[in-house]
Amino acid sequence: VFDPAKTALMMIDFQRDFVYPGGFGESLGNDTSLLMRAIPPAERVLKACREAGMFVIHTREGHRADLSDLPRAKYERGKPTLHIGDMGSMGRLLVRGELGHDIVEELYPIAGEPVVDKPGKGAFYATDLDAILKMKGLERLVFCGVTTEVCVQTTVREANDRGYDAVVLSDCVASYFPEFQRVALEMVKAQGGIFGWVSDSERFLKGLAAATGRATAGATA
Ligand code: TIU
Repeated sequence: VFDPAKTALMMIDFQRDFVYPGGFGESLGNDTSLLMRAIPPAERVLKACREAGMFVIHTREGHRADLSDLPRAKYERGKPTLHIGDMGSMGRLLVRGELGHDIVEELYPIAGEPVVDKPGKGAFYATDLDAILKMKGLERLVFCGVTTEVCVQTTVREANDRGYDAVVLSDCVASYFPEFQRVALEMVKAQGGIFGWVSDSERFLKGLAAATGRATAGATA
């Protein structure tokens, strides 16, 4: 039971740097294949939301080419071999404008879908995301993206503190760590949904079809 006109689809950080080999995620020692699994269901959800006329927002984690917005505390993280800003096989890691920083083809933004570039894990910190959501009268956020326990969960927590309802689609989010995937989703919905709740693409698509069916029936009645 939701109103698609007041709901935004949040596509969090589906960047080559996280989901493809040779990017930032792999430089941290991760197996990126676990993340690629979220792409097909997220693609189905994205397509359905576009058809339903829902507002879609994409985010990308990354930094200015001069790294002037990269805190030392973030730069020093990770394996000492490669850092943010170093050259990888898809350009400089997590630097805006580089191939690796951009969103994968399957989920690429289309006209009318804002892309929020963020320097941190959360999409509200140091961005205009809250302003966009308020301007559009959006109150509920549906989350797809990577990674579940880092940028998705951080943004879900930020969203709930700002008064937005948040639902995470379990098969449309992914982690490099299977146990983190499981517990990150449990954390969101524990204690009766302490800062959000969890669904999956199939249930969401059914709900969306029901909601748009109602809206269409209402409009023609
Ligand atoms: N490393 C990891 O799991 N995630 C990130 O660094 N960023 C996002 O989650 N986007």
